[in-house]
Amino acid sequence: MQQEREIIEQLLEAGCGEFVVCGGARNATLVALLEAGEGIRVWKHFEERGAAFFALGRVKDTGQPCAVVTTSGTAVAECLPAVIEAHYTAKPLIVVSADRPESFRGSGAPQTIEQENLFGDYAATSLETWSGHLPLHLNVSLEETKATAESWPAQLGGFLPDRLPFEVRSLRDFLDDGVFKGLIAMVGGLEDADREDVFYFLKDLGVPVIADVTSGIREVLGDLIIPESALRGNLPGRILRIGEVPIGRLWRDLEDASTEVLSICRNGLPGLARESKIIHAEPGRVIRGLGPVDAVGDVRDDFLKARPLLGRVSELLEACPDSEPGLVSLLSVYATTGEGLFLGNSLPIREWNDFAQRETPYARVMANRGANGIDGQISTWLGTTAEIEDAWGIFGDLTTLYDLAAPGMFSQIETKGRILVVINNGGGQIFERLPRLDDLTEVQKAAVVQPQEMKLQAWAEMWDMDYHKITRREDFDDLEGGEKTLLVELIPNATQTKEFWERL
Ligand SMILES: Cc1ncc(C[n+]2csc(CCOP(=O)(O)OP(=O)(O)O)c2C)c(N)n1
Repeated sequence: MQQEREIIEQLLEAGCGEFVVCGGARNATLVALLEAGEGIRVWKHFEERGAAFFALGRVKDTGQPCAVVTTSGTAVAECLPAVIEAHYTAKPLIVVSADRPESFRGSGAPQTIEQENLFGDYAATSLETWSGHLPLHLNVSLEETKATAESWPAQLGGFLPDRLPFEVRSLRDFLDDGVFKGLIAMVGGLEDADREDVFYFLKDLGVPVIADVTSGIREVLGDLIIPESALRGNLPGRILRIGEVPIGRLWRDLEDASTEVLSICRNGLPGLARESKIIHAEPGRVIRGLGPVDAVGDVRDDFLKARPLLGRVSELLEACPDSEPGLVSLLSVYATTGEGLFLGNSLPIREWNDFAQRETPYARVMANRGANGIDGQISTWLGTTAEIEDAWGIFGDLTTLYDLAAPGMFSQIETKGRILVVINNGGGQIFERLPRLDDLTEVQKAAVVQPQEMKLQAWAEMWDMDYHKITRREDFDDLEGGEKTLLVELIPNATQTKEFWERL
């Protein structure tokens, strides 16, 4: 008991006041003590993979650490995907795993696995030397003594991550000496804290911008925005990337291009396997440090031919209204009424990026783009929006199948106005359009696409969600959230979707 209390107090002191507990025999005292701690925020989950992603969502929402508490054995290993995601997005996700006493290690005794350092390079293992910018794994060997816990007052300390280095010179050098020629900015996902600084900087600079929806500023940059298709075969000399790795194809194409790239990002990773420059810092802080910048002038004319491309997309969206891009485009208008928007990986985030409305910004737009996994998406969304009404989340069908237990959290979170949209296009449709797979036989391709036939309405019933099906534009008319989560199954018209892509 003493040992369990100590570890909780150390975490509280380090600023971790939220815990997602997955109960078991070995961690029962830990769980009970957390429940008994006055002022500790405790979430309960029965499934560790979802719990870890939910905890990651809490970190994303609050900017503070959140710990998932597991029992021993494979329960700990279930946290690996979320830890990896947290690693690549530099988030303070903590895993506290109860382990059997040291003498059991290597014995093969029940529920005994090698838990020490299970997450390898993805997590720090000492609270004393933890930077606060990465996940932390604390593995505690515990005896199975009788579990008891009495109410106790918890003292929460402040979360004080190490400061990232401050670096402005590389950015100034990159922008100086007439290098504006051919400069484009690419903005990936941004934290709330960075958005305003990045917005004003880009407005002042006046260069063309490719901004992801997860930047939160795509809808307010007006004429500066160009579609990335404008750069196909017309790559600029320099790209300034700000924030997370951009979503679109263009970033991958840069791998083989001679374009000079400077990235300013919080995880300190270049996002390209070839040579490029990097500033490992909070983008907003670097930009504030740079001070005022001069507008670049008319370089943008090079890219003005890009604007008709946007017009052409609008025409096609009108011509194929019930195609997947058509329905996503209309959905994007409805989602502006929400208080939060979470975009699942694969096509939802890509199609949103390319075809969503560009006039009204979204509140608190988020995604998991660290490792691009399709797992744990709904759980992360529930974590990021646990306390807000009118939260919207958009997910693919296979992505949804990964996280069917996520709604187990509904009873602990806000569900009023919550809209869970599943784009049910029959499997991993992203693979249908991969040119690399064109020569596969139907059977071979199906093994990649994995079409599934499932009745989502039954899933809605299972977790007491309201249900609404959309197969055409008109079905949006009576789309309205209520007290319970509303599951919206959006089934695009496959013929129109095919036509859309063929004509684009
Ligand atoms: C955990 C994980 N497994 C596999 C993949 C590879 N993958 C990327 S997209 C995708 C298909 C996603 O299908 P769905 O959720 O239906 O979305 P759609 O492609 O139809 O938009 C898969 C399997 C991944 N990114 N993450």
